[in-house]
Amino acid sequence: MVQTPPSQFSPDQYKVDSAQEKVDAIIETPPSETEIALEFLYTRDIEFRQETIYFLVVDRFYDGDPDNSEGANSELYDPTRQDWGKYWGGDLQGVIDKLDYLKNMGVTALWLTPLFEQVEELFVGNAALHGYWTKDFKRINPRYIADGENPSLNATQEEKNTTFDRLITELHKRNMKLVLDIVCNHSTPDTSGSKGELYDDGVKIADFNDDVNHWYHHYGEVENWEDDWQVQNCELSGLATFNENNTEYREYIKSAIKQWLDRGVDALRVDTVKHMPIWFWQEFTGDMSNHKPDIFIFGEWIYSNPTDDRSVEFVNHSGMTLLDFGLCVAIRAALAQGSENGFQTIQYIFDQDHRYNGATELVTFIDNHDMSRFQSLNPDPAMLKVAIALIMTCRGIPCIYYGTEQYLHDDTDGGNDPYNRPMMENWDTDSEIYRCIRLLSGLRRLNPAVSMGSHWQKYLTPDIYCYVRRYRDSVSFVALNRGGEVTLPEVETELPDGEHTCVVTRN
Ligand SMILES: [Ca+2]
Ligand SMILES: [Ca+2]
Repeated sequence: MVQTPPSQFSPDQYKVDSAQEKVDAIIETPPSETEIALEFLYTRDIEFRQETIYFLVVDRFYDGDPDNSEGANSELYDPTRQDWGKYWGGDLQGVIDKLDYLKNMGVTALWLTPLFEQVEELFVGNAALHGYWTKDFKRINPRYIADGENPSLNATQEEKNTTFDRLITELHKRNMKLVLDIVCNHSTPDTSGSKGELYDDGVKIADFNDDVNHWYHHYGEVENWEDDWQVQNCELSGLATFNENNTEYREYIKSAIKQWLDRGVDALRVDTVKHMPIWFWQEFTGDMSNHKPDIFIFGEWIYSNPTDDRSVEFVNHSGMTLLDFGLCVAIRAALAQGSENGFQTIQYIFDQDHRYNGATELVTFIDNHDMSRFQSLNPDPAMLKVAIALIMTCRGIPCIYYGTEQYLHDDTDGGNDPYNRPMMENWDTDSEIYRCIRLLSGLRRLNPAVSMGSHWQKYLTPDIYCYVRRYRDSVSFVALNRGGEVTLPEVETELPDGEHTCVVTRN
């Protein structure tokens, strides 16, 4: 008999004695003393599946260096933080300043929005604060580093004394990893006639409007999204789209990314993978893996789904895994939008895990910078906690969107872009979600069943979901409830006989 209180969840887990004691130590150690308690969880050489990723928009996280905020063009910066299309001042020093806050939450890998030098002009009222309008892949966005610092990776390669290098050093000192967000599909939109002006460490090498060396495709905007040829070759929102058949382009983009890997980047998140042919990605991932054998790579295939043959083929044959949009949509339907089928919608996704060669490598999430935040759909903190507990304990590598732990959301226009990117305001290390992530991140490292195990449904109704994860001799049992108080019939937990205490609820 298992009883679950309203809107609560009770993951239970079993591990041999020493690990159980470590879990108890994490739970019972107050936040002020967690440095010691967490230390043993951070070893450098772990499977990437054991990570807990945190994704942040650099400009909206923390302004650690007010001197760089105006930038080269002060028109792009709004110090009052009222204009959502402009920079608000966040930078890499701000990330460094908050690393202890993140580590103490159990974050082990940090995914930052792209750091490349961007177009320094407004396009339809928007600055490139998201980082997806790159003009030079071999330079860092000067807005993120100290005023006057050299943005060239070439020029600073020997000394390695930039703010970026300090970020890498501080991350690795804490045994945390850096995920670099990259774009290979496109460069920039048309700002003052400069569409697709591209630079190689400050030297102009391509121009969409004078494309003598065929660096770009010139087929206009995607009009029919069902047409695969258009999706791969045409433009998205007027962004100059690279011609991957050009070997000079391929050499440029690969040499640029390798420079970043040489500075200590640990993993790559790749934008818009659906918009380039799989042969390009196979060459790219092969080359990156040769250059850095332990590199972990995951891509964004918008609304990838296990029922979509092409996104499944991509996961199995491209050399990288994907962000799990199918699961994200199901979780939002079940837990934020109150869908009638509830947890059955989620189980439907897990039922198709066999289609992937490695479902435990998929990167799981409940919201991101391109969709409304979970709490803009449903402000109930109890539902957020269930959703977080799910992605922290089900198969896949969880990725937390910045501010989730502080219940950050702005519901203007339904919380859609750009209102899903508010400035971080609170840094409360006692918030319930913060503590929950910390606890379950520890569990992911202690119990391989949680990070790498198979997933077995044990009890399922629209409101209740119980599952077991198993990896060799390790087991975890999770029970989630999105409804009211309920008494369950006997559920097989696969735990050894005896008393067990829930890691989260302590019941
Ligand atoms: Ca700043
Ligand atoms: Ca393309």
